[in-house]
Amino acid sequence: MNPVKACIFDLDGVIVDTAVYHYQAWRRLANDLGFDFSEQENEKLKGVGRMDSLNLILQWGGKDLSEEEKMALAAKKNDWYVESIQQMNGEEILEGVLPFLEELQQRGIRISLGSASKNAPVILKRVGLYDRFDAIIDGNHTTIGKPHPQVFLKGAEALGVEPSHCIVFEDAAKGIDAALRGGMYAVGIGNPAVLHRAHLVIPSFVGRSFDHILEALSTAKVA
Ligand code: B16
Ligand code: MG
Repeated sequence: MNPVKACIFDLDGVIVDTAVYHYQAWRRLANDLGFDFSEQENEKLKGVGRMDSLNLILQWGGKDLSEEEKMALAAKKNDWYVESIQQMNGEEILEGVLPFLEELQQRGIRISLGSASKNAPVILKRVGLYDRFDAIIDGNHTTIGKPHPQVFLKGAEALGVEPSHCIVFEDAAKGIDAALRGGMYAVGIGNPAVLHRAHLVIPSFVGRSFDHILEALSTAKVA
């Protein structure tokens, strides 16, 4: 295994669970347009950027709208979403994340965010984690979504670390594919059935030390 010098974290589903706020806001928008969509369908939006998410939802509702109308709808959803995340605080950091970040810091491992969300800086500030990241790469810095590796490659570049010396932590299959395509170690957080292409899948960071992760990845190979 290559020496690991950096860890890159997805935001939603890895550091915090903002999926619930996204779902509420998208559902409100769909309901206004006269349809609804299930929690199962919502799963397909995880890690998917704002406009791509809107296009999927409109497809489920059988709506064909102009670009202008879509821009207005995406802005409306985002206003509702931003309003709901204002109440977030440190209690919403997923269990085990803070000790893991602290351990990385102590060991001199560089830390980046690699998220599709354009609201990532606000969320990190709300939960008090903003200053723990050496680089923050989010939807404001990318032109192409996961499974393209752009967001993670930019994270590695910002940290000055080779992709093959990075571990990516992701909760979405598309994010795992992005990490693998970027030539990085990929650790899935969540369901092994969904994240089976990852080098390793763990349910959460609870009870996981950096050494645990390194040991579990010891035979993994990056492209
Ligand atoms: P925004 P991640 C993703 O975050 C969410 O999982 C996805 O549901 C959302 O549409 C996307 O960010 C864009 O978010 O509308 O705030 O720019 O998992 O990549 O951290
Ligand atoms: Mg995610």
